[in-house]
Amino acid sequence: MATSKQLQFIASDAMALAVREGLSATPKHLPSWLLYDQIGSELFEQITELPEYYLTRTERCILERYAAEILQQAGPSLTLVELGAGTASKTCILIEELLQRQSRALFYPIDVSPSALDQAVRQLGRQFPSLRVSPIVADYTGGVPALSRISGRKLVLYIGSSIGNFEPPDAVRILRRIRQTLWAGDALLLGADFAKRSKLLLPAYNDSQGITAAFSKNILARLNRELDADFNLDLFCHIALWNRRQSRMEMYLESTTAQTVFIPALDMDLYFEPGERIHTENSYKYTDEMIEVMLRQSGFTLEQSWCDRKKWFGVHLARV
Ligand code: AVJ
Repeated sequence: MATSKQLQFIASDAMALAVREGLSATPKHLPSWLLYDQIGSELFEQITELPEYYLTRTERCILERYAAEILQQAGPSLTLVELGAGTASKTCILIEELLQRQSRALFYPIDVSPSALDQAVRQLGRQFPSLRVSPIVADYTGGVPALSRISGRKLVLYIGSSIGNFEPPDAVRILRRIRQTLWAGDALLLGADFAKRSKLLLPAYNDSQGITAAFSKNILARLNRELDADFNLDLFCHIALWNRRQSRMEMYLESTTAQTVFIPALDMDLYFEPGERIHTENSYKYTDEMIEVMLRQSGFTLEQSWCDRKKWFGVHLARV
């Protein structure tokens, strides 16, 4: 039988592999999913409340204003599914509206974090007694086969512009896998951030209180905690750049000095030049055309879009 130490090693295998590959590459990079451990998820929650981070606020306004229209367009007697539900804090708006139309409803939140799902189940159960919540612990990027066994018309929520973390070919792959578990008539509601002036984008990803910088640096703190690495967080700074050609925000951690770092769990010595960067995250920003193409390439048909008055954020309904 495996000891708990061995189990811990097995559990962090994906992490060890990703870190070894990313930090031995030139240029250095780390996958953005590493940002979301318990501490990272809490920091992201704080980001969503920052004055500079317009995304969450704007999407919530759109959902509040158009919930009835969105559900009307999606069709009658719906079962809700949410990809990367987390604590499902914006989903309440749609659930509330749904329960005005139908007396009972099913909700399947999907997330890799059992603790986030637990919180969602408790909160939603209290708030909506007629809602049946069936959490699914899964990494939705590989598709979720269980979805095909859900009967009735489904509306799959993929909100928050989480899709923006993926390179366009990966985004299409993920949406296709989801599409494969749906039936004719099912729908997808995709929330995505629009491309806009860098004057608005840059502060959203480099706020004045330094919360985004702390969120970014948590990836190194996590390597210190889980791989016993000796990153000195004071010798790295958070950088956010707008890449207009690729229509994405890019996040980096930049070494302020020449330094070496040791990662015992990987028996890995790392050298950093002064100014050398680790690429930690992309956040794609879309035009209407990019959304339409991405959905079409994934086997969906875009039916209707809703946005705020300034067109900062969009919510798009697509049909199988
Ligand atoms: C969770 C991917 C939507 O890209 O805006 C926020 C992550 N990173 N600030 C985004 C994030 C830095 C966020 N998403």
